[in-house]
Amino acid sequence: MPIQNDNPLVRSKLMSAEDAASLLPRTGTIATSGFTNGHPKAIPAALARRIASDGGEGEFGYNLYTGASTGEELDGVLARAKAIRYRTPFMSTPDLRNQINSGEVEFVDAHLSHLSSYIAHGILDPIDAAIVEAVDVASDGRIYLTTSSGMSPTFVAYAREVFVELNEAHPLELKGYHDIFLPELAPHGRPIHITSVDDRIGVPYVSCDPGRIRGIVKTHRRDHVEPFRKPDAVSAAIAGHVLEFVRHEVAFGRIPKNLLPFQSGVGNVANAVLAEMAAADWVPPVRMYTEVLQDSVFDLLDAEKLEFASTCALTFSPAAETRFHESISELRRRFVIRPQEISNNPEVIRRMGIIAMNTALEVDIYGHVNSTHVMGSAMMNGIGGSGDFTRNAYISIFLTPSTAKGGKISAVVPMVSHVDHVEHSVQIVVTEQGLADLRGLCPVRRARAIIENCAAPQYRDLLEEYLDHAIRVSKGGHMPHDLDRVFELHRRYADTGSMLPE
Ligand code: 0RQ
Repeated sequence: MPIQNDNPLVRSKLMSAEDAASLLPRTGTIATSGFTNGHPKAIPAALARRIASDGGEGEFGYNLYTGASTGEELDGVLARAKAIRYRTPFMSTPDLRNQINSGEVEFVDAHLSHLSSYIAHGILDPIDAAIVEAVDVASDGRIYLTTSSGMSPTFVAYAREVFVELNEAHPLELKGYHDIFLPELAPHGRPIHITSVDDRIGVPYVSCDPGRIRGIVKTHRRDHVEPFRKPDAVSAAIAGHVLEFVRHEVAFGRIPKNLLPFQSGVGNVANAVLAEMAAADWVPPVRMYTEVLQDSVFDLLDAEKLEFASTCALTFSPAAETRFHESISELRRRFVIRPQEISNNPEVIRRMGIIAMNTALEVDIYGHVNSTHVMGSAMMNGIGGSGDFTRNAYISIFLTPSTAKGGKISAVVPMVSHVDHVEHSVQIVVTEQGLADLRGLCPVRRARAIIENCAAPQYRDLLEEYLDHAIRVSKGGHMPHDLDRVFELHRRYADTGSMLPE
């Protein structure tokens, strides 16, 4: 292993993770790197050990801000140490999720593109310490991030002090992947000069006054990313419908032959769509303007179908990461990693005419989408960037299997139990059953299209019956509902464990 990062700044600030953890306040605000990966791992673990040995429950407590979700090594260990009091903007680890849903942790589920202005304008508590994972730190304070950019540039800019975890598990060749540029704050914003996914407008590092770097900790630890499931029949069918739709739009001249940049959310279904794209003969090399690149980007590369991908994070399973490392120098010409202020920027997303694909937990017959709250109240992960893309895309597509929990839950319901994305933003709904194109349709026609094309067969009659009934009894005929019955599927699930009648 080559000696990385050996310069006077690193030598003067080098300390153990324990020493760094001991310098953190017992309460306050910590902001870290991380956007599905790239979060610090050594200092949080040392902090959890410090809490276990030194404090006892209740004496430590933090607001924790990150770019998006992190892993067990950060959210997991600090949740288990009962050290998180307030968390924003996105998370996906089970222990923290349980603490949020039991009311122990305050969680603010926010559009990822909004958060940096909340910090800059002092809407959120100021940051006591930023902890960022880096592959290198130059002696003048330039910090080269690892596999995600997230909100690290903003956190470094606003934190009282900065800790850096130099993770030597990442090759130094990651230097050059990032394009760090922060837009000016309103009302002084100027146009962001990205007109093509591969435009670079910034620098490959985060600048930091060396005097504000309090400590540097060396680690050698890979992110833990679960391998993706091979696409199953359901996700393959969903992907097939998406591709058929895109092909149809090309035939009608509404999407150019070389397609438009794609955004793809996280998870197995989103991963499957890209894998199907790679396998489809007619699909030309594609461009991506997205926030997370997952393993399926290698399917596109193998099929010579990736022109360029702009992202906020590279989130690869161990096998895909090994492949990435093998071709890391060559792939620098194909990937750029941007801060989420840019990857999720509404102005850029709208200008580029993106095809956005995100996942829903449930969709209602009129096209509202719930991506976050199970049965209306239990937080799953958060909206992440799905709203940033959905609201501003050229075409917004929502994907979901038509049922969950072995068919006991219908993903198509009369009214969603929580609304993340409204009828005005949701244009296409896809399940393994088929695709509903909602554009230009009035609510009742939307309902017919969603029930007919997307609902699972065993739920279709129930939903049709509800709609016909609602049309008869509703006070207003524009978006008919019977408020007494609107949640009857959810209620039946709560009462009997299935949305289907016994
Ligand atoms: O639970 O594993 O316990 O059975 O929800 O569902 O089908 O495995 O789907 O992993 O793709 O996640 C929306 C959560 C989907 C995710 C969501 C249960 C189901 C299962 C997961 P089990 P699947 P995925 C990019 C953009 C919002 C944020 C986003 C997500 C579990 O995609 O968090 O897209 N999206 N951001 O059984 C009750 C229903 C259900 C249900 C599914 N209707 N009711 N449970 N499940 N439907 C990311 C970033 O911004 C960083």
